[in-house]
Amino acid sequence: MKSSSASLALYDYWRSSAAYRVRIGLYLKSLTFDSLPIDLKPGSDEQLSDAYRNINPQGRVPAIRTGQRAITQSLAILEWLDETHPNPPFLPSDPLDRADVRSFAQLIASDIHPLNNLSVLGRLKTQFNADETGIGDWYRHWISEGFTALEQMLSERREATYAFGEQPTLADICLVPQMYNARRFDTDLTPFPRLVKIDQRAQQNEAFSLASPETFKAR
Ligand SMILES: N[C@@H](CCC(=O)N[C@@H](CS)C(=O)NCC(=O)O)C(=O)O
Repeated sequence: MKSSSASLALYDYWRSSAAYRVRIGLYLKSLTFDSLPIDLKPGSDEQLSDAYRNINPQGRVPAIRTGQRAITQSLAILEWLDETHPNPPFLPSDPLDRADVRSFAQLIASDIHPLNNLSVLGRLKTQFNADETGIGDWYRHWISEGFTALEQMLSERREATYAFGEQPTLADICLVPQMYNARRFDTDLTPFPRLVKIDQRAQQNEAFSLASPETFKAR
């Protein structure tokens, strides 16, 4: 595992959507950071090494080293970033709007993403003999179910550049990586035109494009 001299070091994997969220957050806040790759590829499994478990006992990415200590869980990291670097804010000022943004973000981070995580997909194979077709169906099922709810949540709101207005929030930070995952697994996105438009508009923002797996991998 590489070491870092920067005050912020992200334990990262180019294709991890949870790490992708944090990269977007760091770029939105214009913070410099070192990326310390943890190879999640089956067979490599660096996330499960003793050295990495000393940083994140759960054996998952991301984690961020802050100079004092490491923080785990993408949403906890993003909240910490927002508290320590308030501009631009990741949440709107109105408490009800803040609750809506959190609700949208948590639907992705707590309800869609964990069901499609690498270790869950691996368990489907080893415990239930799921094949690639079954795994793909499983993956798309949870995305489509969650996206249906997100699309409906947004359809009740006035259309804007981002999910919740003219500035990116935690909602967009979680949505864009989840859209990447959806495309990677060939999910039909035609029922979700609003989500597709938000994703397209967010890609115009450099913080989102710099953080994208393909850009990041090529650096
Ligand atoms: N809830 C965690 C999820 C972290 C997570 O599941 N990360 C995935 C990559 S996106 C991972 O490290 N998977 C490795 C594994 O399952 O062994 C967060 O938001 O940070």
